[in-house]
Amino acid sequence: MNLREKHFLVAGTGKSGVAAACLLVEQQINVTLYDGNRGLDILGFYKKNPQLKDVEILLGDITKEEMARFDILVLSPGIPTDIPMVEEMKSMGILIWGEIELAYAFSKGSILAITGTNGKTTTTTLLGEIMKSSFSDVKVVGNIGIPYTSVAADTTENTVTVAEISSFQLETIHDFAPKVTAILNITPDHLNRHHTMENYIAAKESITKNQGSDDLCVLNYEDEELRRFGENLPVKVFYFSGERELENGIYYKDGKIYLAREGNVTEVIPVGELNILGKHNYENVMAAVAMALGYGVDLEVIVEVLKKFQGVEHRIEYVTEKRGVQFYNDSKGTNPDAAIQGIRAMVRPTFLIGGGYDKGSSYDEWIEAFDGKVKELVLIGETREKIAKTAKEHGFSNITMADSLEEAVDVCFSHAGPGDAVLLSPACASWGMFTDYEERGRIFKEIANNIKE
Ligand code: UMA
Repeated sequence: MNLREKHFLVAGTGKSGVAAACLLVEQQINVTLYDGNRGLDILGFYKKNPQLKDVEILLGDITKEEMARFDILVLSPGIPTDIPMVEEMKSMGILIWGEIELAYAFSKGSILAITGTNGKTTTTTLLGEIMKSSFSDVKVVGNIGIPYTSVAADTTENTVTVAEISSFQLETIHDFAPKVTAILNITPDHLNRHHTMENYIAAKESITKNQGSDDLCVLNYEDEELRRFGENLPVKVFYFSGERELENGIYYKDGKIYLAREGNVTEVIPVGELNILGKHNYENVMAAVAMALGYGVDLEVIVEVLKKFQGVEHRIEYVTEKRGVQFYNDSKGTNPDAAIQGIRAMVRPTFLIGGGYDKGSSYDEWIEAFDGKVKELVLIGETREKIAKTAKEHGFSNITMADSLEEAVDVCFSHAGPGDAVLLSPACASWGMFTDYEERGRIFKEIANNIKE
């Protein structure tokens, strides 16, 4: 297909849409932007993105005649694939691509791609560090916050691209073919978007759909769905396990990570030498190690990087201590499963701040994970009533409602004493109160750091 002759409509004027449109402009390909938000400040947008000043922007509902002008619709990940405009364009024979597919069409070199409900960002960051220690041209992109399209045109045959890919992004791939993939885990998330767990699982598993028999897929042996999925995959499969010894795989046992290959067992690292806490993080480490080994990096080089790796911002991140109360930012705990890991990692009695945007999650398991460790639950956002109801059903009633994150921190700090912890781990997305989990985490850190003792 000669992309230069196509007319693209890029939907979404956030990070992804801007990067996709810039790539097309740089390639001198015909592009129009679209946003569902009728109130978008177009002049402000052009001021902020001067490189797109000549790109036409369509807003709100567009007619069939307008749709017919385009050959390819590029969707930002936040735009559902089943909204009427997308359905209509699909029925007109217009190709529906995601921003990842567009980037792939322009990229060279090898791709290592990571998906899963939780742990993607930590694994991607760590794998990126490992790759940088062995290769001179490494790009770390994707859901992590750096659109793949922003680097795709700079890649060469020698580039190694490490990509964090969300289920939203996987819904719109076609030819995207990573050499090495990992699916870390699959637990319920984003069900308001994918509607059923089956759809969500299918989106995640599609990361392997264009891999060949020489390519590698790393899977979590302790996730029953993924274990089964690996048994029938026509690619090389390598499992990791946080629970048991594997004959062929990488696993955690008695405080150490081991590698078993072709009958040989090698100690990789005692977890005491890592700077990141919790079994879930050992799983992320195992996945990154397996991917790097599969791509040919030496174990000694990998281990040196593991010893230096400091973890990721907003993921169970220590912030400060005020009057003996420690503050932890786990703003990346955007679903109950991720937030359970946040609570598990706490070693102090905890004042927990939760709540936010409703993604259709159930909060039962999260509340059960409180396990006597959570002293008080302070709730914010549109999910607060739903969470409070679930908590009470589980016999947890020390709940306070707050109207802002600032008020929530205030409540926690005034009730907490020396030796306690305040943890922001909302189990919900940030939308509605913040632009994204990063802004939520940054504001939390600012509030905590500015507390007068
Ligand atoms: N929009 C429409 N119609 C809609 C919905 C949205 O026109 O029906 C428009 C909005 O008005 C807005 C734009 O789309 O102008 C926003 O697009 P977007 O939501 O895709 O946001 P981006 O800023 O482009 O960021 C996206 C990812 N966002 C989502 O998947 C929701 C970012 O992941 C990603 O880092 C970025 O691309 C770079 O590739 C964030 C995320 O929350 C971190 N991801 C989810 C998660 O991790 O759980 C999947």
